[in-house]
Amino acid sequence: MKQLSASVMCADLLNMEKAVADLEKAGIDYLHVDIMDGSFVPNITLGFDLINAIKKVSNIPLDIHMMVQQPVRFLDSMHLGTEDIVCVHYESDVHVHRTLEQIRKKGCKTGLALNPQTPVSCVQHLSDYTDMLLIMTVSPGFAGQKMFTGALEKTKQARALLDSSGYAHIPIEVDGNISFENGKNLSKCGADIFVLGTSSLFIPGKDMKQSAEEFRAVL
Ligand code: S6P
Ligand code: MG
Repeated sequence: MKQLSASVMCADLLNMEKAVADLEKAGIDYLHVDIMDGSFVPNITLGFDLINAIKKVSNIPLDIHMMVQQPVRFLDSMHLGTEDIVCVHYESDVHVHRTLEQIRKKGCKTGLALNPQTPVSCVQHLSDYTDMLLIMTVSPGFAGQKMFTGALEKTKQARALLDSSGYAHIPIEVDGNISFENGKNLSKCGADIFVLGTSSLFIPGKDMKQSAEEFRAVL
C-alpha cells in the first residue's frame, strides 16, 4: 500500500497544532519531521522539543529524518512510540550499523537514508537492521529544490536490489520535489512512501485534503 508522509517543515510553523490537525483530517499516514544541524546539511529547521510536543497532540506516526552528524547522540532526546521511524543517513555516521541497533533498542522502527550520490549497494549489509530505505531525490537541506536526474533509475535499482536479496518487505521512501508527476513516475519505479512538501501538498490556497486525495489517485 502506498503511503503519504507530510513534510512538517513546509507547514505553517506559527500554527503547528492546526497544521497537524489538518493533516490528520487529510488522512496523511506519517508526519515527516526534518531535523538538521547546520553541519551535515547547511540549514537548521525543526528540533526535538517540537517532536515531543507533536507526540502529545497527534496519533499520526512520525517519520523522523535526521540530517545531523552522529545522530546516535540525540536518540534519548525524543520520546517516541513503536510505530515511529527514526531515519539516519548512511553518510552521517561511521558506525551506522550500531546506530540502527540503538534505534531498535529504543523500541522504534529504523530508516536508512541515502544522499543522491550514495550508491544503493550501501544498503546491502544493513538490510537486516533497516525497516525503511529513504532515497533522497534532492540533496538534503532545503525544501523547494528540483529532483536530481538519476532519481528514477536509482529507485528502480534499489527496489530490484531489495527484492532480489530477500528484502521485498522493506518499503522505499522518496523525499524531495515529490510533485504529482514525479510521484507517479517514482511509484512506477517501486517507491512506496512519498514525502509531500511544497511540490504537492503545501500549496497556498489549496485544500490539503484535496491535494492528498489527488496525489493518491495518480499513484
Ligand atoms: C529536505 C528535506 C525534505 C523537504 C521536502 C520538501 O532536506 O529533507 O523533507 O522538507 O522535500 O518538499 P519539496 O516538495 O518542497 O521538495
Ligand atoms: Mg526530509
